[in-house]
Amino acid sequence: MSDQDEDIILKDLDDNELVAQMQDDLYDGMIPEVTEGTQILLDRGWDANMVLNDALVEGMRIVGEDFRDGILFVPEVLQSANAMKGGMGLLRPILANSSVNSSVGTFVIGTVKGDIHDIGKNLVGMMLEGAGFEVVDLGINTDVDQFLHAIDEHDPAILGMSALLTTTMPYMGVVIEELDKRDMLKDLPVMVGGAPLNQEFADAINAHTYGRDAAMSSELAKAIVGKNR
Ligand code: B1M
Repeated sequence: MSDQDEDIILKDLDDNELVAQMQDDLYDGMIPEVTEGTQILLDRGWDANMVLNDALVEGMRIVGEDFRDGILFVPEVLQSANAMKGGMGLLRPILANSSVNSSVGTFVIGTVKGDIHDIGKNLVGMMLEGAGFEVVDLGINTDVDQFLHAIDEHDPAILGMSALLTTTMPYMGVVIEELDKRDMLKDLPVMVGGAPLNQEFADAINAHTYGRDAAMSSELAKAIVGKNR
């Protein structure tokens, strides 16, 4: 099927059919189609958060299930991740510009050492920008020295860490311990998040806050900054 044909078909679908098709296209790692579907929904007046959650995040959830069950493998999942990023590229300016305030504070964020998952972290960063934070994104595979260096350089209001693997989430505790040793924790709230985490884990490693998802995390971040003012 040519791009042109796919183009016409996507535009002809009703909203429910289009969302289902976008989830299929995300599964198949079809970057232009997912990007185009995102644009069509936005053009039809869909809220950016709805596009994100109903089409992209839900599509990635399905990918995750088949990855877990050995039906999809790393190269395919990587393609799906890239397709998701295509859609997110269109949503980013909308989500990041939804705030009326200028900077409410700096939020340093990174995916911890040993972990290269960055889609969730990027989403959290976008929502924080939308909430008025200046976001310093340290990227993936971030070790304790990189976090410390960034804190020194940017004097953030909040430090955020993301982990998607059960094997990398304990590293968040390593970073927090190091901050504690340097007596930095009392002035620097730490937010942790990522699919395998929960409140119990966050409490166990002495994190200030657990962010369950991107929307909740930006609400929590605003509340923390409000309280510390
Ligand atoms: Co990976 N992977 N992966 N993977 N991958 C998972 C996490 C896994 C659950 C899949 C599965 O088995 N079902 C599994 C982990 C199992 C475990 O730890 N028990 C897994 C595995 C095993 C692996 C490898 C080890 C596979 C291998 O090589 N054999 C490998 C590890 C590489 C490494 O990191 N060292 C690997 C590699 C990859 C890809 C590179 C192929 C790709 C990542 C691409 C990328 O990120 N650029 C990938 C992907 C895409 C996934 C799944 C399918 C999707 C993750 C995702 O993007 N979700 C994932 C399965 C799943 O989670 N369902 C899986 C969508 C995203 C929006 O959600 O990231 O949860 P999430 O973020 C949410 C919240 O968690 C929260 O807000 C976000 C938005 O609402 N949040 C925060 C996240 N960070 C936050 C920080 C906060 C606050 C909230 O405050 C600071």
